[in-house]
Amino acid sequence: MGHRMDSEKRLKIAIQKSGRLADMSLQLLEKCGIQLSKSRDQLLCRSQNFPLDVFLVRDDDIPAFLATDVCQLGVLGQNVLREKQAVGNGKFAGLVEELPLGYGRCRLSIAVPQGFAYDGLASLQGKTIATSYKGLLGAYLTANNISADIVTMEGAVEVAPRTHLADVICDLVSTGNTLISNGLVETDVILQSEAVLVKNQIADAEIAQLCDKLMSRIKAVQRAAQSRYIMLNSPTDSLAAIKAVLPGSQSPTVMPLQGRDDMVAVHAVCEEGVFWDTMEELKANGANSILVVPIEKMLD
Ligand code: PRT
Ligand code: ZN
Repeated sequence: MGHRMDSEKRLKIAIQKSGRLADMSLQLLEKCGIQLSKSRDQLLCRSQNFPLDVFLVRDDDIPAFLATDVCQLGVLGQNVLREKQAVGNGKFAGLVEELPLGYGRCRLSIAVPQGFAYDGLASLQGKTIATSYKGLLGAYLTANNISADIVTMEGAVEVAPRTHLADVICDLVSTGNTLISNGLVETDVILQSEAVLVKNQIADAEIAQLCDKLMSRIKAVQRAAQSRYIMLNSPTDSLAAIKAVLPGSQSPTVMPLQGRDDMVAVHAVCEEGVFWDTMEELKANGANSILVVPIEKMLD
């Protein structure tokens, strides 16, 4: 009995099925209160408590899912999106980076073998460069008036110089360990990248509304993650000094303490990290009983 929801419109999001972004992307949805059936080997997960379908796919396929409107939202590295846009003949021009997500950080860099006489980009003139990012690399070289031969490789780019497939490489770097263990030296950063929420040109008003709702939840999760609730007792005299030390807080709540007229309780939301330095400074200003607690959710 009751209400049939069959015709209800559903927002569709594509995230990486497995790999470096997969766990964090799923966790992000969970933190937004979205419950998903646990069948992770399927292509499609339907949420029971939010009109959202989650497509679990390879990151490289996400731009096409968005461009064809199979999904309206996607989570992927900026490196992948920008590369597709660089080689896509306008096919991916309507995809917009809506929100940086703070994970999956890396950079796309040029690296040369140790002993390569590198003296600025001009040293790459006429050389052969191996990469999986011919669009971004090509645009970078063109912008810098360098002509070089680009050899496209799908993986194991870092071995190209050793096997004489190329003189230098252009690849993603995070810790730099892969470069070091292959005797390569990073010379130029082409792009700084992190995971982003990407949106297509949503035409349907109802879907657009669902998208806004999900985005405001994601923003709230991000704010809560970096915010702390701080409670302390302050001498009434040094209240101004204490307030000045509280990092990124708006107006704190000040309450009387039973049976004390020289001390008050101060509660505040701090939208920046609260570090030991800050706590010690509060104490130096006469604060005591300082408590810092995480915030699970916030919405104003
Ligand atoms: O199967 P699917 O196609 O979905 O996955 P994938 O194998 O293409 O991608 P995956 O899971 O490896 O990476 C997904 C995304 O994570 C990338 O598109 C980047 O946005 C981001 N990311 C962050 C990275 C790295 N850090 C990274 N270090 N992607 C790849 N690497 C590789 C890099 O290519 C190199 O081989 O790690 C090596 C370098 O790492 P360091 O730490 O030694 O410098
Ligand atoms: Zn991939």
